[in-house]
Amino acid sequence: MPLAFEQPVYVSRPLLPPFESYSRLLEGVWGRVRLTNKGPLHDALEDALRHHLHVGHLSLTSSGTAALMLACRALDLSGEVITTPLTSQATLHALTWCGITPVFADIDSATLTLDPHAVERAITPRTRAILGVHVFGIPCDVHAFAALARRYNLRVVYDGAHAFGTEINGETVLTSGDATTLSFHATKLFNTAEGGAVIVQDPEHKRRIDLLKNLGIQDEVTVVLPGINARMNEFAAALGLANLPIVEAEWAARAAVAEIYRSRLAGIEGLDLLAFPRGVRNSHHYFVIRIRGGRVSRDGLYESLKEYNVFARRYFWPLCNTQPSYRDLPSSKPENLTAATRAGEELLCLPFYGELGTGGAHRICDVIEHVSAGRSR
Ligand code: T4K
Repeated sequence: MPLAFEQPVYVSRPLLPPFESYSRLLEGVWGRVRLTNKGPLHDALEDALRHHLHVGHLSLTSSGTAALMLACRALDLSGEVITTPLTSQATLHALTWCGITPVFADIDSATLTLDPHAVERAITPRTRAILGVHVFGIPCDVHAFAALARRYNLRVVYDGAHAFGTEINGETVLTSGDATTLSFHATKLFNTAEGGAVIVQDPEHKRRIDLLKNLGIQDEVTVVLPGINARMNEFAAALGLANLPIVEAEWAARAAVAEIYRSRLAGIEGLDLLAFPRGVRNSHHYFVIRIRGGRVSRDGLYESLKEYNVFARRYFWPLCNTQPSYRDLPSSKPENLTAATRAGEELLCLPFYGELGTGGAHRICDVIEHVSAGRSR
């Protein structure tokens, strides 16, 4: 069998439910003629997700980016917030849109999440919060950040865009800190095409987020907060309700793909697998490899895979601190962010979704073995 795939294989492929289960929900939308503004499917999905994720207060939003902005507003954050450069631009832009100055701190090179020691060194009298990212579903050191928050009187927000289903010792990571945001973008394990959510501990924060995402409207004649429109509509909520019953099966299918990748790629020289900390349940959003010191460079492998119709991604390179919007910040200097800079140059996300199947995973491993051995097509 030739090694190249006949059709392009992308880094992700959105989970879609059987069409009938979605169309059944749409019949209700047509019947009610209620398309958005806290419709019944919106409320049903909020309830279903609260139960599924074992969290107390959850508010749906129109995207993960909007969820981050709402979390910052609900907690009244201002001044400086310390965060990681190894993340989506969305994490940084949310801060900027809220008038907050991002301050970069380095990551731990093993977990790829913010290093608590680097965070402590970055704290100034203007620091109001830590914004950790459970990047690739690897949980931040939530205990260390809770301790820093107590010592320096800070808020802690987590960008959990990749952490739907991440657990530590059987407990969800989503209830750590003051707020955790989720993304339900098409490329995420659980998707509503576009969407997201904020999970908070304090019911007053949930009340504020519900107001803020609806333009601050309390009733027909009263607007109590300067909100935005970040509501989830009924079509997105319907997709979420249809996808939720099949998300565990998707997770299991991805776990099987991950098992093939792990067993086949472990022995390849210069290629490392990410080690999840003990007791952590992997959310299986991404399958990430790290390429260093072998015969083929990260960028070499990325380019070679394309020749076989395999489109891996170099998330999150170039790092946020190198982009025009942020590179002039004092904390953006690469010498301040050595572990993140190295990771940014070495990480590669392989195609990862249930439909790839173990057969697809084996074929991709065949290609990687072939390319890593220095052979050409
Ligand atoms: N925080 C973190 C840590 C995040 O990673 C993100 C988003 C956010 C916050 C913000 O959440 P949102 O506001 O987006 O809800 C993608 C996503 O657009 C973005 O949501 C995600 N992170 C980021 C890591 O990845 P791109 O530019 O890489 O996506 P794109 O369009 O290249 O898609 C990747 C592949 O997926 C395509 O090659 C093909 C496949 N695909 C994609 C879409 C959209 C499909 O097969 N069908 C589709 O509909 O950003």
